[in-house]
This record gives sequence, C-alpha cells and structure tokens, in this order.
Amino acid sequence: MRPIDDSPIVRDGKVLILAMDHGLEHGPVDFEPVPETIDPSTVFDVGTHDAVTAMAVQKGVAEAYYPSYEDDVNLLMKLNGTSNLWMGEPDSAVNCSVDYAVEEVGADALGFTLYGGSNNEIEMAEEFRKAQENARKHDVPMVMWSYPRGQGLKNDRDPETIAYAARQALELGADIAKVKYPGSPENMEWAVDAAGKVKVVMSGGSKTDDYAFLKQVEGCMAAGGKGLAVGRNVWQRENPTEILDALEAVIYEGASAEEALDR
Ligand code: FBP
Repeated sequence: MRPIDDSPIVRDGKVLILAMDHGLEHGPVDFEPVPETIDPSTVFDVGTHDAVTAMAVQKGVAEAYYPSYEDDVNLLMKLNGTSNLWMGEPDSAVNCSVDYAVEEVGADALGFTLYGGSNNEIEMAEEFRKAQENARKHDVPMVMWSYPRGQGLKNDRDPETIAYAARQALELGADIAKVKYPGSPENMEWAVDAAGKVKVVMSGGSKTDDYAFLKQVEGCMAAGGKGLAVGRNVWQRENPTEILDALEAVIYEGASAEEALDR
C-alpha cells in the first residue's frame, strides 16, 4: 500500500464511501424501498453530502451521470462486478480498465472485489494484480471489496475469515480493505490488526434501524477502523441526510451512536 491520506477520497484519515453498484449486483429490487432511487441522480444527490468522500459506481453509471456531479462528488470506479442472475462459484467480470476509469472518466479511486475462498480466487487475484499495478502508475488508491465466499466457506462472517479477508487486502496491495462487520469491536480489531497499514472500512449490509447501524459503525471506529462503505443503509432511508449527519458525527468526530442520534 501507499499512504493515501492526501487523496480526495480521504477526510481526516477516514473515508465514507457511498456505494451504488447494487443495480448490477442485486438488481433494481434494491431500489424499491425508496422508488426514486432507481434514478441514479437521486443517489448522486445524496453523495454530495460533506460526509461522503467518494461514490462507488460501475462504469456505465459513471459515464452517464458523473459528468453532472464531478465538481461535488469524488468518483470511485468499481472495476469489476456482476449480476446475480447466474449461479455458480462467486466470480466477478472486469468491466472497466484502470486507464479508462482514470483517463476517460476521471476516477479518483478504484474498487475491485475479491471473493477469497471461491474456486475463482486465483483468476480474480491475477486480475487484481494487473489493476493494482496500473493503479500505482496513475497514483490512485485501490479499494478491495474483500468478501470471502464460495463453497469452501461455511460462515463468511466468522471473525477469522474477516481477519483473513483484511489480511488478503494487505498482502495483495490494496490501500483500503472493505470487509463485512464481524459482529463485535473485538473481532473487528483482529481484522484491523491483520490489515496492518491498510485502512479497514466496514461494509454497510442490508438496512437495519438507525441505532443498530450506528452502533456497528461506532464499534468499527473503536476497533481502529477508518470508516464505512455503505449503500442500502443510507439510500434505502427516506431521509438519507439525517443518517449521513449521524455518520459524520460517529466517523469524523468520534461521537457514540447515542450522541449522534441526540444531535
Ligand atoms: P451495502 O452497504 O448496501 O451492503 O453495499 C455495499 C456493497 O459492497 C455494495 O458495493 C455491493 O453492491 C453490495 O454490498 C454487495 O453485497 P453482497 O455481495 O453481500 O450481496
């Protein structure tokens, strides 16, 4: 990894990535709770909140919508991704090159999913290697969605598995490791320790209530995590600004979940 604190996607050493690649990964069903979010502009508007340091989207969405937001939003281009319309061992197609993302679309950072433990891990790691080395040439941070899954894994939230996922990000040269929250600050601390100098951020997950969600983020920060990469827990809320205000307090100001909700 390289120091990335001077990157536009980092604020005071922390990050809050707003992810909106769900239309590909899960399908339009994820937009049903707040139907207007099917229009990517609605979520880009949310991404202009000061708490958000970057928005993670796929190439097509970036090409079509980012030009209208480039003054207000930092772009994290997700390089690989796939639909859930097919079945089989986890895998992800490389949909965008590093050169195209940075030179043609103006990406400030790059994102790549690695399904450690999948029978396709070797191929994905080799694809990551090419992208990571090219990212270095362009001096843009590389975020790894480090999501162990596949037929060999019984529990992809097991603390040991999450610590391994965080370590994989360090070993393979990511700058930020995005991992699922392993259930407690103690377990998260193991992942943070395993990742060494790599910043570890928690993945948002499916929508929960405000307190439960903020408590997890508080736990992540207490464990030495550096923030959050979140989608549904922000834009599936009727008032995403409120939760982003609270996240801003927890992530950048060290507030507890209770304090953030009382403001
Ligand atoms: P959420 O906060 O909505 O979970 O989004 C984070 C994310 O990593 C997205 O980038 C991605 O589309 C989604 O989760 C994938 O979730 P999963 O593979 O666990 O279904």
